[in-house]
Parts: sequence; structure tokens; C-alpha cells
Amino acid sequence: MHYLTTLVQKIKNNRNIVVATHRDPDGDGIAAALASAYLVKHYKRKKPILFCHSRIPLKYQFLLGDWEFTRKVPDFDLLVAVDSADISRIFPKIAEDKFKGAAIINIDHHRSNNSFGALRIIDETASSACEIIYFIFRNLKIRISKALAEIFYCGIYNETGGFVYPNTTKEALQIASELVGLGVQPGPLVKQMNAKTLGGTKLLTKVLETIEVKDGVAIMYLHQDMLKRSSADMSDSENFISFLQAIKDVRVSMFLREEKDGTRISLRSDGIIDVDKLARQYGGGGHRLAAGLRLRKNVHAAKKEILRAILHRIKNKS
Ligand SMILES: [Mn+2]
Repeated sequence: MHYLTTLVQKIKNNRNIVVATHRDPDGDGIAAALASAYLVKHYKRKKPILFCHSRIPLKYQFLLGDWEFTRKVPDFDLLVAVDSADISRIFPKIAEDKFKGAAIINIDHHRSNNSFGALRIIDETASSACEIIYFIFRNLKIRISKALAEIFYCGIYNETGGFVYPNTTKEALQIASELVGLGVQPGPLVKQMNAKTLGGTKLLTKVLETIEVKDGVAIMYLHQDMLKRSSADMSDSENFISFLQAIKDVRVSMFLREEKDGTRISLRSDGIIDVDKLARQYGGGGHRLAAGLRLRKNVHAAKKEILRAILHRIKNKS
């Protein structure tokens, strides 16, 4: 376990430590950052700074306890980057070479991870970033409090879609069981995590109206005016794509969200094509069955471009 020794040494030897997760954070990313912050605090007896480019969605605020994230890019000697395939996912507006020379620990489970950082703890077979960090705690024999157990549970639950996505491995379920043993009550915790805002639910009805399905490909989109009309927030649409992939005979799903300077596209596949490869063609990435990308194009043009790429890959079985 040489990398664990290095990890602990780096935490012990650096003074200004920042733990960061990716922009537009999901449950796994936020939970992985919080768990890593607990890890740093364990060795330093002092809290690290938590950074995220985006605001933490309301639905995950309950996980924070007495922690808080800053959106102001902090100075650091050591950066612990979690759940992020690329440093630009953490710092979208900063040139990469600004961090040359700084110590970076890269903890991730995305296949598209581009191996940034001096210490890389990357396991694409892990269900989630939280799973990797859970095993770090176990291997270092650090006690996991009930509060931390809840954080791990939420992260793994979120990344596996409630233990239903293909990344619901034996390990994921085993960890969940161990976390329940540490005091997690799945029922109330999941209820809290899945609580929807009224606006988010109204937004869902508007987005679902746009569904089109053709030749096994399901498409739907979200325009900025839908957010306004339902008083919802973009983060309310986090799991909407699962409605597409749940439709019978749908093999590939595409969810397009209008942003200020382009379109954000989420992709899901049942295995017929590799959406990570497709997303990477456009500077995005993720996993074989779930990936995302951004295009500097409007929703209509983005849909045309990516649909063409999807159909091409289906035809060539890639
Ligand atoms: Mn993740």
C-alpha cells in the first residue's frame, strides 16, 4: 500500500491544503470531497479548505454539517482533487500551467481521467469516488463516524442511482451494508436526499414534454426559460436523464441543457455504444455507460451534431 503512505505523507507535509470537487457537483463528488476533508482533518487536526466552482445544490446542503465550500479559488500547497477526470473540471477558468509544480492528489473513478497530479489514486472499476475513499479509510484503519458514514452512503447511493445502475457492484453493496452497521438509516437518509423542490418537479414536467424517441435513441432538452417558468435551478435536473433510459427499447439517451455559452449534454447507453469515447471526441468524458460533454453551440445545433455521432457509433457498434 505504498500509495497510502505517500498520501499520508503529503497530507502531513503540506500546510495549505485544499480539497476540491468538480463543477456542477453531484452527490458522489460532494460526498467524496467531504470524506477527503475528514481524512485531512484526521491527520492535521485542522479543517482543509473545501472548493467547488459551482454552488452546492440545495438538495445536498444537509450533508455539509459544519463544513462549507468556497467558490473563490484559494491558494494551496496541496490540492486533493476528487471525482474529476480533468483539472479543468475543477478550475474551468484557469490555465492548467498555473498548477504546474503544486502538489496534486487525484482521486477518481472516471475512465476518462487524464492522470493529472503527482499522486493518482484512480480506479475505474470502483462504483464511485466515495468507494475509493472509503477503502482508504478502511486500509488506514481510521474510525468512521456516523456522520461520515452517512456522507459515504449518500455518495454511493447517488452514483449508483440508488443501487440500480450497472456500477452497483458487490463492493458497493458490501460497503452500504457496512455503513448501515455504522449507524446509517437508509430510509430517512434517502428520503432527505431525494426530496424534490416544487419548482424542480414542475421543471420535470416541462422537460419530459420534449421527449422524442427514434431508432432506440431518446432525446430531451431543457431551455433556460423552463427554469424561469418553474422557478427551478439547473441542479434540479440532475437525474432527469434516468427517465429516458428507463423507457422500454431505448438504448441510448441524450439530455441537452441550454447554458449561457452553449449546451451541456448528458449521455447514457445500455452498452450498445461507449458514450465515454463519444464524449471524449468533444472534450468531455465519463464512463462507458454514462458520460457528458459541453458544446459551444445552441441546443438545436448540438442535438444535430451529437445525434449524428450516436447513430454513427450504433451503426459501427463502437
Ligand atoms: Mn462520481
